[in-house]
Amino acid sequence: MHKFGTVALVGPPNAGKSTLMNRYLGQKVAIVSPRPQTTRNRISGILTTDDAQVVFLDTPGIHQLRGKMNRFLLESAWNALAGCDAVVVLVDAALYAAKPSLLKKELKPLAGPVAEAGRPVLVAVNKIDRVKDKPTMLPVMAALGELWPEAEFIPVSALRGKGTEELLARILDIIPEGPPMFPEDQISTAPVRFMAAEIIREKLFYSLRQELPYSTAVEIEAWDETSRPGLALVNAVIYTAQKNHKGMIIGKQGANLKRIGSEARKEIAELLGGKVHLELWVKVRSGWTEDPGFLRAMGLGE
Ligand SMILES: Nc1nc2c(ncn2[C@@H]2O[C@H](COP(=O)(O)OP(=O)(O)OP(=O)(O)O)[C@@H](O)[C@H]2O)c(=O)[nH]1
Ligand SMILES: [Mg+2]
Repeated sequence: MHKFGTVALVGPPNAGKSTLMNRYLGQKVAIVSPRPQTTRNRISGILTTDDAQVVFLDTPGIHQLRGKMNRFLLESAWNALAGCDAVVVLVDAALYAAKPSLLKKELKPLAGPVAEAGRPVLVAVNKIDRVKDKPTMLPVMAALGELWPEAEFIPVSALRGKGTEELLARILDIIPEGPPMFPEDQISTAPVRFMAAEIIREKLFYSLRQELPYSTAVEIEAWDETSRPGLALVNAVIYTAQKNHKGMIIGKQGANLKRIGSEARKEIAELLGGKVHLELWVKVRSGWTEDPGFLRAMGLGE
């Protein structure tokens, strides 16, 4: 018997959705950062075992912020619920154990749409490694039970790999029988160019302070693997919505951009399994987060 199924990973920003998917795949397919709203697209991750294939759909965190880009992000998260075989809701248990009032505020907007999807729901109660005082979990579990009375609750640490095998076993129980849909060595449906742009965006998240990463987008302008055998020539543009951010991204004497470039280059080279020459440019494009055409060109929205 062979199983095949699609599993949507949904939850508030920063809950650990991308971390969990990467753990199952054993490599970084979705970028991760300590800051909320890192993921902007629905990203597939394909796990192939001897007798099953699971397509995970990592999604942007569900939040209540306004603006066109945020609306596009939400759309792409909600659309993952349509047609999936199971929903895994990820929640940051450590956050809610410390700040119980946040739980309903963050999770209420999710409860309705997740229930309406009519799929089996597994709630991954994540970041348990950070809960020191275990009794603080009791009200968290009670509140989660009220939000999803039909769901199963599995405490996990996506970061440390605790409980994640148990969660996977439940996923494999739930998904239907079916043949694999992807070759066994395929890890995502995302093109490598997209993954390279994401790697650059991840480095921006780590190197820029405050709100800066939220108004940046990355586009691969040129990708040439044929002119120089064994060397991929990649040109990428970092767009920023504000003029005064350009200098901050570039840094003193270009130091910041240089560091972003060198970190990203190493990782893109790993992804391709070969050498990479990466050139980064910074361009100001004011108002891009409100420009539907540009958002779509960046692969955001449906
Ligand atoms: N301590 C701890 N940290 C975790 C765990 N899982 C994820 N994190 C951290 O939480 C942060 C957010 O993780 P992500 O995987 O980017 O979260 P996300 O849900 O994909 O976030 P968005 O893409 O913004 O919606 C990162 O710093 C992770 O290292 C966990 O089990 N324990
Ligand atoms: Mg993410």
